[in-house]
Amino acid sequence: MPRTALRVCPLCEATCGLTLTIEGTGVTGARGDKDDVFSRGFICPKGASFGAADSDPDRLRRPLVRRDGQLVEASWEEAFDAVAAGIRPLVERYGPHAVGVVLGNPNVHTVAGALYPPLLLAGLGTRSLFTASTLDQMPKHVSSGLLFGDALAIPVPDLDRTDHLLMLGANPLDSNGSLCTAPDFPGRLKALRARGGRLTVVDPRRTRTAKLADRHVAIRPGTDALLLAAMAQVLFADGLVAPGALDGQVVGVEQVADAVRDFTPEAVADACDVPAATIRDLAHDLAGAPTAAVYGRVGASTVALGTLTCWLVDVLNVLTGNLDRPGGAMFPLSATDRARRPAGPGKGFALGRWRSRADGHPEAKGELPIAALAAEIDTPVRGVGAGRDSADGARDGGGSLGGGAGGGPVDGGLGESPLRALISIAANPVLSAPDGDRLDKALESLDFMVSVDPYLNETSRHAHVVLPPPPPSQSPHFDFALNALAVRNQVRYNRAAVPLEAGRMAESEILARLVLAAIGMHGADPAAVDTLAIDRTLGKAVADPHAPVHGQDPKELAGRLTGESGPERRLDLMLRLGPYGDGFGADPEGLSLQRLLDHPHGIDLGPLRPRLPEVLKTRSGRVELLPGPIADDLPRLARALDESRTPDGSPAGLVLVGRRHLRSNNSWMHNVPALVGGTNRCTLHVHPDDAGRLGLVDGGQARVTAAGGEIAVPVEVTDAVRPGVVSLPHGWGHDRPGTRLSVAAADPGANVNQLLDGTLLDPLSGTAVLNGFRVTLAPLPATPS
Ligand SMILES: Nc1nc2c(c(=O)[nH]1)N[C@H]1C(S)=C(S)[C@@H](COP(=O)(O)OP(=O)(O)OC[C@H]3O[C@@H](n4cnc5c(=O)[nH]c(N)nc54)[C@H](O)[C@@H]3O)O[C@H]1N2
Ligand SMILES: Nc1nc2c(c(=O)[nH]1)N[C@H]1C(S)=C(S)[C@@H](COP(=O)(O)OP(=O)(O)OC[C@H]3O[C@@H](n4cnc5c(=O)[nH]c(N)nc54)[C@H](O)[C@@H]3O)O[C@H]1N2
Ligand code: SF4
Ligand SMILES: [Mo]
Repeated sequence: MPRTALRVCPLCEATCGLTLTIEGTGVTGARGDKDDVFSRGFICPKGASFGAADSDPDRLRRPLVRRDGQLVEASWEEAFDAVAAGIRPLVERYGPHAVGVVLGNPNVHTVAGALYPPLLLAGLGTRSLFTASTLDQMPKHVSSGLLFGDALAIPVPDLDRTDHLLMLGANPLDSNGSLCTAPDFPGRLKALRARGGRLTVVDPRRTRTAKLADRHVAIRPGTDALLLAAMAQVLFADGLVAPGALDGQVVGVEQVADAVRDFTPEAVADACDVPAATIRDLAHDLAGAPTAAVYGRVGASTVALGTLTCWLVDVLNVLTGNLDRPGGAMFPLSATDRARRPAGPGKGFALGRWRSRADGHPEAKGELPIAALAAEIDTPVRGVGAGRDSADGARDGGGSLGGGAGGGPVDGGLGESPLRALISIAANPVLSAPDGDRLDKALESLDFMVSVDPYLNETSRHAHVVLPPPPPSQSPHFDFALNALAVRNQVRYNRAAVPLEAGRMAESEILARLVLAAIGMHGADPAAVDTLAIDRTLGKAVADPHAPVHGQDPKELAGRLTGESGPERRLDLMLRLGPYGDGFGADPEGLSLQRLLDHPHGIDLGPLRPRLPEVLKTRSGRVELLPGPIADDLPRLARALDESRTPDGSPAGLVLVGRRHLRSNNSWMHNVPALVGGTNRCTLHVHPDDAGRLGLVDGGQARVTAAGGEIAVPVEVTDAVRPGVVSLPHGWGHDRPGTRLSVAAADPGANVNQLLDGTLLDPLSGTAVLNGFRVTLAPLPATPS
């Protein structure tokens, strides 16, 4: 008899509630859960393929251990023995920074990925942390860190109430939204228009989202910061600055006025290829709307001016009084948010507290640029750039980091040794990050590498030990990260829909054992890791005069935690101490694990509410509108304007931007037959004008060349991209040997990131420039396939 189970979908940030059909131990169907408090039945083609993705026969079932150069199946015990034997001697010989940790995107979609990596990093004491954030949203973290004093305080558009949405570099009709968790994003945008609201999309491509909008501005890639600066200039010049309730909570408004004075619409129009009149309209419409939100995503983030763009997005939200008000850009409050503190000055946000060993890149939010990972491995002893000013700043013509970046220059801080070992959790940087060929070689040279990954793919094939987590149906689900970015406060928890298959290990246990092996406690009970985390949290809580459990006995409180497992007890603790929690009895109506289990479709916690000044942790206790590191980076904005001028009128050359497909997800979902094929292919979109000029034909092949290398790709001629811009999706290039991705390998596509050499970065955040970089094209003779 088939049965059903509820499960929030982990395949993108929309977090839709699914109703799974289960026959035996397999998922045979998935539909939207119409009773889900947040998603109300919405589902996309990926969610509908949950069962196929879950039961992919290429998913690894047993750990793999390298013996005589070959990865062979082994027991869990053998695998963790190998991990402990591989890592500890390297830590002892070369120090903790010689062990790198790489964290990929799916960590935001798993319970284990939220709960254990912080313990791993703290336990190891390594500063060599690289994550997908520096291929994605790090500019937003840096901007929020500087503006609000908290890198995690990210305002989201109040999608369901706003009257006006200005969206830059986002395509939620295909991505289903990002840094803005909103199941049925398409429906919410349609509702915005249906209630008389206005949607403007700024994107060099005419995306499905752009087609839905009232207005589409096909900007030249990489120039959004100039457009937004000009909009701010108009607000000041035309007397439209009205921070409203924010008055008195913001410092630096006049300084921003000075900073943007020269960026008039006329001055930036050519660079952006957007008429000055349109820019004025955008500013006036934003200021004139009853409520409005400016929202920028990947195309506004992974660009050379990424941090400046992210900063200007919120500058406009502040100047128009839309930050922190209903209908504007608001701070969600998740059920596991760290306990509330009284408002007041905080510690602020520092950048550059240490630097990468080889190239001297400053850290941001405790991370080094993942684009610099290969160099940290393959640069022999102290690199040429170490201890100097950031090399990327110099290459970008920036040079703004020579002491301006927060914490100021420090002497490296990572020791002399290259990275000798790597712990990779849910990451595939060989395809996701710049120059996979170089990274491939670097990973191959490591003394030891462990991958926690369900697939033997382009990255994990280099590991000495591969630890495969169970598929999502056998894992619990809670959105620790994404609830803090959701357009409505709500909370849901699912236990595993089917029991762990024999021979499988829960990902929480895998990571707990990995922590123990890495810190020299191999063989200890993995529950000790959770107990340690619980004791630490309770110890802090009972000492905190603002916590509901102040002065109580931590042992007694620990004894009252419920849950079937360590991670469940930790979730119970976080919920009960959280902003909606029962406070261990202080509010009997409050949240606990048991309350969530009693509400399988979730609990709605209401619309977003204003949270200033409580969220602020800046030193001033205010929103700091023109922080020092941003001011120091502004010369690059002016230079971007100068560089865009082509005195002889020659075409500025082609630039490449990315593209996501609704049925895809970064690098790891090309192995599900139902999701690939049709329009989901690795093709180069070229505008007809450019195609004609370059002799490219639809269905033909092109060679794309850039600083990092060249690739050959099929051409699709389409006016969905603007002239001067070509577009290629990422996550392809599944033609490397030694992988086990039988479906993906049959139609491998090409790796767009091979075009990058890893030197193009947004200097403040260390984020790779993945959009708007220069390429050249040439036709290739058709290859028979
Ligand atoms: N050119 C270009 N490059 C890009 C982008 C772009 O727009 N253009 N986008 C960038 C962005 S936004 C991101 S976030 C990065 C992503 O970069 P990565 O995180 O490195 O890439 P993913 O493809 O998401 O790889 C995730 C890995 O996790 C594994 N995995 C899947 N499910 C689980 C699980 O439950 N547990 C564990 N342990 N592992 C799991 C997969 O097999 C895969 O190996 O890519 C970036 N790269
Ligand atoms: N189907 C699907 N869904 C996904 C993913 C996936 O791979 N596939 N990945 C997930 C991940 S990890 C993330 S981070 C999110 C990303 O979510 P989004 O940010 O919505 O992702 P994209 O679809 O890449 O949208 C970026 C848009 O920016 C445009 N663009 C490029 N350069 C510029 C520029 O300089 N200026 C402006 N204004 N626009 C520019 C591109 O043309 C593109 O349409 O999606 C998530 N959801
Ligand atoms: S929109 Fe995202 S969360 Fe919702 S079903 Fe599709 S992949 Fe899953
Ligand atoms: Mo991402």
